[in-house]
Amino acid sequence: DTAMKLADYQPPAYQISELYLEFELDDHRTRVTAISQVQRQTSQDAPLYLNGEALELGGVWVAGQPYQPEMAEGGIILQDLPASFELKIETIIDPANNSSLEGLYKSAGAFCTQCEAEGFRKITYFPDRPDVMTRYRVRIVADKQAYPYLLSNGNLLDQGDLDGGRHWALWEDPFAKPSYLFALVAGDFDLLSDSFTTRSGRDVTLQLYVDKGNAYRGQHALDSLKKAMAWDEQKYGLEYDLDVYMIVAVDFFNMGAMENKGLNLFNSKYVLADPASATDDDYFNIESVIAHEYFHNWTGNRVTCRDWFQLSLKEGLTVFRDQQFSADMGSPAIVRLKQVRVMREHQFAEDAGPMSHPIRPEEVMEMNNFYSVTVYDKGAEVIRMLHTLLGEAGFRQGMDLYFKRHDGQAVTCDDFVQAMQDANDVDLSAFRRWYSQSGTPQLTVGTTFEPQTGRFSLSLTQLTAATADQHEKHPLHMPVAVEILDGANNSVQKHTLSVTQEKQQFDFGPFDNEPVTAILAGFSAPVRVKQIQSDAQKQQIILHAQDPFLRWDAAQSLISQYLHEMAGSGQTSVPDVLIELFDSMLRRVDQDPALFAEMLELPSFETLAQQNSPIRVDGLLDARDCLKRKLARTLTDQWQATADRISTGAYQYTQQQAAQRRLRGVCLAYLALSNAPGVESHLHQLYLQSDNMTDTLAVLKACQGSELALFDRLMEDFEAKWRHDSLVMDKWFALHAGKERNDCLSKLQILMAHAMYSINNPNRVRSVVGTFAFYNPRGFHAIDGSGYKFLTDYLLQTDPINPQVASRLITPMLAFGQLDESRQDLIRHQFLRLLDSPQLSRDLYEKVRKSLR
Ligand code: BAL
Ligand code: ZN
Repeated sequence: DTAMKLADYQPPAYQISELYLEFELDDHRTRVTAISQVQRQTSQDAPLYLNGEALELGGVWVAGQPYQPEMAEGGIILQDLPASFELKIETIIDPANNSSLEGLYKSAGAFCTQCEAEGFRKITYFPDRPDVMTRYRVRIVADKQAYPYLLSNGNLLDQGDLDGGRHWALWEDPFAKPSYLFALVAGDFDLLSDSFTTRSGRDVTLQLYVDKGNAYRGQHALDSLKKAMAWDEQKYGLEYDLDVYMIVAVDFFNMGAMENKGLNLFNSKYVLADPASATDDDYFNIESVIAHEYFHNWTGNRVTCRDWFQLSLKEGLTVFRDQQFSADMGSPAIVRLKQVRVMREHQFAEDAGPMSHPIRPEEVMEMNNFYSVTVYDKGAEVIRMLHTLLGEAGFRQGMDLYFKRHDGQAVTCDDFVQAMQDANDVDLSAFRRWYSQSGTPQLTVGTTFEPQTGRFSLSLTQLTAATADQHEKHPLHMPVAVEILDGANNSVQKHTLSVTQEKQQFDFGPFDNEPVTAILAGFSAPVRVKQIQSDAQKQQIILHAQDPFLRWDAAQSLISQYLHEMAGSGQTSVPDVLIELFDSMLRRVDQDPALFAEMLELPSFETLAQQNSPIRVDGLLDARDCLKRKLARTLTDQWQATADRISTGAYQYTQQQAAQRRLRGVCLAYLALSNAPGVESHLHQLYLQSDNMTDTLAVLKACQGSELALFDRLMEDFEAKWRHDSLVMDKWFALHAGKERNDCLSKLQILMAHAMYSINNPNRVRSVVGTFAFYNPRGFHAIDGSGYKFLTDYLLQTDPINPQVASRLITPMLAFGQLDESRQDLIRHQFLRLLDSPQLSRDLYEKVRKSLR
C-alpha cells in the first residue's frame, strides 16, 4: 500500500515561475511542448521530481542541453541541476483513447481537459502539486474547421492561420496557479455571450459554449452566473479579476463541473435547461453549481490549497458559500432541508463505513476518493458552525482577513481557522478538532423540570463512537440552537448554546409548566440527536416551532419511530397518530406549500437505514410501503383535493411555482397508490397536459412508485419523444433503473443495450447503474445477492475504462457493515472477487482493502 500521509508533507524543492505550453492537437498523437522556468528553493542541490503518467517522452532539455532523466515510479527524476534554469520537455499523448476523462481527452468531438486533482501529469511531466504556482502561456494548434474555438485560461493574446487548414491561438493567464487549474478546450460550439460590469467598473465578457443547436438552453446558466457575480460582490466584497469568463459544457465529464481559472468546464447536465426538458430541480442545481464554480475563483483559485489533504479548505468553504447563495436566491428552509438530507443519507453513512475520514484526511491512497461527502458537505457544515459561532459580521471579518493574508498563496485549513480566530479575537482551539476527528457525534438530550421553582434544565451529552480510521475521540465545540416551547402561551424562546464539553447542563426558566425543547434548529451541527419525546411533544414542535427544519424534523422523527417499530415487529397496522398527523398537515398545506410538501414525504429508505444497526432492509422497505399505501387509501380525498387546488399557469422557474409543483407531485405519488377509481386516467390526462418536464416527471414518478400499468405506456411515449436527447434520456434511464420489479436485472441489461447508453459516458452509467445501486434498495439488496453481483460485474467492466466512475459506484456496498450477517457475507464475497482482479485500479483497491480490514 502506498498511502500518502499529511504528516509527511514537505515543501517543494523547486518552484516553476513560468510555463509555456504548446499543444499540436491530434486525436492519437498530440504533441505537448512544455518550457518551464525553474527555481530551486533549497540551498543545497536537490533532485527535481516531475510527475507523469501515460506519457510518451519525446525529449528533455536542461538549459538548452539534451538531458537523460531517471525514470521513476509515476514520473521522472532530474539531478545535478543549476539553481535556476529553463527546462524543456516534449511529450506525446493519446486523447482519443483516454477514457479516464482525466488529463486531455476527447468528449463528443471536442478536446477538453480535467486536471484536478492529479490529471495534469497525464499531459506533461510536471510537479503536479497545488503548492507549485506558475504563470501559464498556452499556444494551441489545431485543424480550423473541426476546432474553430481554441480556448485556455486567462486572456487571448493573439491568434492566426497556418497552412494545411490549421490555426493557432495564444493565451496568457496573468495569475499564477497550480497545475490542477489548467484547462484547454478545442471544438466547435454554439456561443452565447453576455457581459457583466463589476462594481469597480471592470467590463467582463461572459461566454457560454454549448453543443451546436443547444444555445436556447443556455440562458438560465448565464443568468445564474450574473447573479452569482453580483452576490459575491455584495456579500463578501469579492470581484471577478479577468476580462473574460468562459464556461464550456461537455457531455463526458466525471464531476459536476470544474473551476479552472477563467475557463470553467461543466458537465452539460449543469448548464442546459429549458422548461420542456429540465425540471425545477435541474434549474436549482444549475444555479447552484454555476455559483459554486464561480465562487471558487476566490475560495480555491486566488487562495488555493497547499496540498490535497487540505481539499476542504476550498470545497467545504465553497459549498457553504453556494448554499448561502441558493438560500438568498430562493427559499432558505427548503435549501437547508436538501443539505440535511445529503448529510443524513450519505455523509453519516460514509462516517459509519470503512472510508470514514475527517474533513481533512490524514492518509490518502487515491486522491480522487476524497472528493467525498465528508470533505464537501460535512466540510460545509463545519464552516456553517463557524459562521453560527462568530455571527454574520464576525465571519465576514474572518473572510476579509483570510484574503488579506493569503491572496496568491497555497495554504492550509489551519490558516483559515487562524484568520477566523484572529479577526474575532476568540479561541478556536477546541473547534479545530472538527478538522482532524472523523465520525458523527451523537448528542443525547435530557431534561428536568422543577415545578416548585419553575427551573428547566437541559443536559447535553456528546459522544463520538470509534470509526474505522480512528479509535480515540474527543469532545467537539459545536453550536446547538434550541427552541423552548412554552405550551401555556405558545411562546418560543430561542438560544444558541456553545457546547464544548462531553456533558453540559443549561438552565432556563422559570416556567409555569414543563416546556418542550426542540434541539438543533437549522441543523446547527452535523450530529445525530437522541432524545426521548412523546408523540404529543413532537406534535407540539410540528405545529409551534418557528424554525422550519425543526418542524420538518419532528414530523420525520415521529414517522421514523413508528416505521422502525413496524419494521421490528413485522406489524402491518398503521398507528392512528400517523394518519392524524398527515391529515392535519394536509389541512395546513396552504400556510406554507413548500415546507408541507417536504413534510408530507416519508423519510427515505437511505435516511431510515442510518438510524438503526443492523439495518432491517426488508422490514423497513415493507413498513414504508405499508405506510404509504395506508396514507394513500385513507386520505385519498385530501390528496386529490390538494392536487386539484394547484394551478400554476405557464411554466416559470420561481420559488412559488416550484413549491406548488412539488406539492402536487407528492400528492400524485400517494394518489397513484390509492386504488381510487379513475386514478390512472387522471394521471394520464396530467401527463398529456403537461407543458414542462417537472410535471411530466411527477406523473412518471408517481406511476413508477405504483403498480399502475400506465407506467410502461408513458415510458414508451416518453422514449419516443426524447430518444435523441441524452440528458433527458438520463431521466428515463433512472426511472427504469429505480423501479421495483421482479425482473430488475434483465431490465438493466436491456437499458445498457439501448442505443443511447454508453459505458464510456459517466452520466449514462450513473443514471442506470448508479440509480439501481443507490436508489433501488429492493433490487440492490435482493437477498440472493444478485444485486451485489450485478454491481460487481459492472465494476469489473468499467474500472479499466474509468476508475473514478467505478469508485463512486461501489459506495452502496461500503455500508455492508451495517447490514445483516447474510448480506454482509454476500458483499464480502464480491469484494474478494474485486481483489482477485489483476488490474484493479488504485481507486477501487483503496475502498475494497479498507472494507476487508
Ligand atoms: N473542484 C472540483 C469540482 C468542484 O468542487 O467544483
Ligand atoms: Zn468545488
